[in-house]
Amino acid sequence: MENKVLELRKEIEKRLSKINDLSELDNARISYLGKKGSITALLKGMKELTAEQKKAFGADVNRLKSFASELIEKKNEELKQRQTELEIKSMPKFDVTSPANIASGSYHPITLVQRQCEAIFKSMGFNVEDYSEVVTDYECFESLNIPKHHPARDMQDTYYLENGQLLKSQTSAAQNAILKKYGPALINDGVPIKAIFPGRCFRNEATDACHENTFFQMEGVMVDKDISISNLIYFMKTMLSEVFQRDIKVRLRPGFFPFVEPGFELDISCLICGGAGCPSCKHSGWLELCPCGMIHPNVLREGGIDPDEYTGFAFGLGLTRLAMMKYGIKDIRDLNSGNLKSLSIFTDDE
Ligand code: FA5
Repeated sequence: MENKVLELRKEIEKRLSKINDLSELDNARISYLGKKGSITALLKGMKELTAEQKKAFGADVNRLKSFASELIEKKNEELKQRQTELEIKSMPKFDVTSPANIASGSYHPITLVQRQCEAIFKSMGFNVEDYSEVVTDYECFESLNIPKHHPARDMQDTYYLENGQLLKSQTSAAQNAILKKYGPALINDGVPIKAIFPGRCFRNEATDACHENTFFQMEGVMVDKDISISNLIYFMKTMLSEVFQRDIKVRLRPGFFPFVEPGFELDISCLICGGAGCPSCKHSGWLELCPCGMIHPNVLREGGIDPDEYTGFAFGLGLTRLAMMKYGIKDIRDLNSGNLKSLSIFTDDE
């Protein structure tokens, strides 16, 4: 019996030394240590032995069992380690210390134009204000001389929240708050109100090459004693010549907005087609860019300013359209497409 233990020990050593994969090792484990395995079978043959022999043989078999278990465990670790090394070797090589090859980003064309306009107006003494995108009906319409059921609301259908608030359809929605904020300094200290407020606007409308449902405007207001249309035209001209750095053909025509009187549409000759007509300008050769006018007395009054003493102008520059003209972007929808590759074409050098 003793010989059988020794033979089996040698067999186990020999077989395990040749094993090269984990499934083979598992088969070997079952064949030695499993319920029907050879080590278990040795114990079954002990019936014929004396009590003394059984004790000694039992101890030998238990030692063999521990030996086989340890050897199998060692082999298991060895094979797993080898497998991990092979996996690491087959992975693509990279140097963790080398600098990342990531293309640097570029500013969105609208951001660039917005910053440029802010810089221009700041240099002329205007404050830059921010305003929320969710506003009340009062801010967006009623304070602007557009009462409920006024037909002017049809032009600016927007998105309403369940609580009655809305996504602002025009940056003019901040006018009332701006007049109230800067009004006291004007009235008490004679400091003119000069502010611009860029912002995102929303309208529920069909999109085309020059209309988006989400776009940017930049509103501007100036209020003081004796402000006239000449002041308005001066600031508009300065802004356009600074943005484009060349002469741009513009036209001023009457326009109706309930919050200005008189009101104008300021169009620029389409820079995509040079005025010949194309989808970007709805084939008219002109692009509506910056409606403006003299602030209506009702709006001044609603903002706490006496219209008999003060006058002012307001304008609502279409920033998104300005970016189209400046960078030669034919379709406004490209600007919201999120396509970094095509957007960076316009602004890579900035
Ligand atoms: C207004 O929104 C007025 N609040 C502007 C204003 C301010 C007038 C102060 C007088 C005084 P209008 O709806 O025309 O006006 O829009 C102004 C500009 O925003 C347009 O000339 C155009 O450049 C831009 N715009 C309007 N709708 C869209 C649109 N769907 N997609 C892209 N740009 C638009």
